[in-house]
Amino acid sequence: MAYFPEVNKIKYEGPKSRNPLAYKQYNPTEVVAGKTMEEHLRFAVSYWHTFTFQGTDPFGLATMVRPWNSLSGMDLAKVRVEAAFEFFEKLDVPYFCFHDRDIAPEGDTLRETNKNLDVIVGMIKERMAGSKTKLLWNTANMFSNPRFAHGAATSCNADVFAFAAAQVKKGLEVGKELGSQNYVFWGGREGYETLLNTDMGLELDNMARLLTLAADYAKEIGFDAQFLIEPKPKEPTKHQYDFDAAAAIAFLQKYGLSDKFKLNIEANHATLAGHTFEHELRTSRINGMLGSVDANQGDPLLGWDTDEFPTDLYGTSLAMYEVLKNGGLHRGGLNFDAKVRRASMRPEDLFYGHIAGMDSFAYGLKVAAKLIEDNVFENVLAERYASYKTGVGADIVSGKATLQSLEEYVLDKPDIELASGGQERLLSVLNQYLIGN
Ligand code: XUL
Ligand code: CO
Repeated sequence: MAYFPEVNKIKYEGPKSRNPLAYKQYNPTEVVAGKTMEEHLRFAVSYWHTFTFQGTDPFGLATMVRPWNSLSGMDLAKVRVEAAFEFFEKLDVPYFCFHDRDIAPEGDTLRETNKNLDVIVGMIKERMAGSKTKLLWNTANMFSNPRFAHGAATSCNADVFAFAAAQVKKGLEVGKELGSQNYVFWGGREGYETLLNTDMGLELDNMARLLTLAADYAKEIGFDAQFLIEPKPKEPTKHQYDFDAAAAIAFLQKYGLSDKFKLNIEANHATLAGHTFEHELRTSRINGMLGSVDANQGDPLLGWDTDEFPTDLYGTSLAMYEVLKNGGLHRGGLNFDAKVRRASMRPEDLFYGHIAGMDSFAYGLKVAAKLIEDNVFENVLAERYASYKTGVGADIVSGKATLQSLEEYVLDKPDIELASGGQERLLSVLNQYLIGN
């Protein structure tokens, strides 16, 4: 049975096509900067926004028109797997991602929940065997259930820590079973609402304890996925410990976890932290910590996580610039942690959202590759920082300079002449690349 009978396989038709159900920029086999687009972009569909999300918001009920709306429990979970693989095939995406609770319902006990999970994981494994779509990452949902109201690893209640640990253990086993490339930790409730009742030191130590236990267990069972932390500053908690890339890196370094983990950078989380997407990617990249990307965008007028499909070509171009400078995403990918708007309730909208996102990142890839091929920013940097190549600058960089030698150098020096930063000129140049010449 087809769950999306109104949509055929999405094909590349080129920029002149007016067919809304075709790729205009994403041509999976086209080679850009030495690799195919499919290899560069490594797109993933997120299970939660695409198959689980029903259109609820804090003010209203479900709106989504879905072929599985009349089902519930395990029947619903099974149909979603069938629909998911039809969707992956029609979009021709290489990866997908899920939380444990997206794919199977909870039972009364963890034992029952795990049983449900095993049934669906078995089904997914079967479907994966006949499909090109692989698992980019899985994760544990340790934020929806009321037991996580005070946090998971950072809960004040040790039983909750134990529950979270058991859930992660199962998640790692599931990841191994399905050959997941990565395993993600997004600390949905790992933060606080008020410091008045919070032992921040203990909570941070406990968060690191769970991550350490997870890394040890993955090694023990031979699950060699890349572990990823996904920073986010707030929502649902007022303050989340993995606030941004810099905070997450400092945390991992403090607890000796930086060689086991990298970061999964999400565009909308960057803007919530008061950063640009490219700032978070750059911070991760220069620290050797860029692992994967949750590709979406926020609304500049709204201060929350709207998880929209990415269509801002400036954003995708500057993001792909960081990805290319990183030598690619390696085991990571571009996961659409993005949902259609609540009023975009027709099943076709799921395709339009993904097509828009994939075309936008494909365009960004082409722009970024051309910028790098022409050494646009590399030349700017070489000129701007040229003073560190010779003389006193070279002495500073090599460590030869001392405070005395630097003082001697400037004591009788007349005014220093500065060059322009040239930002406006650079923005014009960037525009030229974005519009194609
Ligand atoms: C929440 C978010 C999550 C993570 C996975 O803002 O981004 O969906 O990507 O738990
Ligand atoms: Co995310």
